[in-house]
Amino acid sequence: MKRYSVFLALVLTFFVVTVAFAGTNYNAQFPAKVTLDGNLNEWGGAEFILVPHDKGTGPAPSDADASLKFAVLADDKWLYVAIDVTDDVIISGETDDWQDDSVEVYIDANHARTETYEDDDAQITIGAASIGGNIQKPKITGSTGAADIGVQAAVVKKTGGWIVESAIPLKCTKWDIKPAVGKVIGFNVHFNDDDDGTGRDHKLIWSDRDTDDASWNNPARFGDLTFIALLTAVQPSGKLATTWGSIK
Ligand SMILES: [Ca+2]
Ligand SMILES: [Ca+2]
Ligand SMILES: [Ca+2]
Ligand SMILES: [Ca+2]
Repeated sequence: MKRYSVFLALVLTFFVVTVAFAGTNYNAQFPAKVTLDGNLNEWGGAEFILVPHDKGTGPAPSDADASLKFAVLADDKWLYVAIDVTDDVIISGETDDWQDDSVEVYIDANHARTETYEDDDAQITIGAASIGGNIQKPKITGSTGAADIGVQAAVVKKTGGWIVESAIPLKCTKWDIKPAVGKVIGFNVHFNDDDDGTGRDHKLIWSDRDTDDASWNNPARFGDLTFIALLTAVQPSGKLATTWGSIK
């Protein structure tokens, strides 16, 4: 019996570790303090997940050409998503943001994992077009009303790429998400990489379930995001004050 228990513990440990590193679940700490300014210094205690150049339906030749790291934190008002994009050529200004350099964040608030979009599902597209723009009113595109829910984002250039530090409201016309330890919502991150101004060249995808670039119309392809308690390395949200920075 004891031997069986040890075996079971080993299997469970392997399962948990495997899940933690695969593109199926992200553990988002809360309540954390984040300042939207394009500087990710306060994100040091958050877990950044690498999406390498060959993870997705449109692989790139190298991580220097296209790759990203993302992390998620929350307080009681916002879901903060930081996406650190490595990209050799930054392109914006074509007709559609998804044909230019852009990241897409996907939310399935009720985690129903339906195969078509419900009202509580959204594709939130934030493009390089917002580099240096208004943090409170970035250009947001995407499906099912994502442009109207009040997403904020500091989008800045960096050496060899660009950074999106965004805040998605937890309460808006589409959903009312209340973070609690163990609560799960649907979540995914994509990167559209255009390097020549003639449409998208590469498509990177975090969720292991999205093997055919179908998240834009199928929430069942999203991964999971699980809220967990704050780890000590992350600054707590304090008095819930959110200090919005500005790009100099
Ligand atoms: Ca910041
Ligand atoms: Ca590129
Ligand atoms: Ca849903
Ligand atoms: Ca690019």
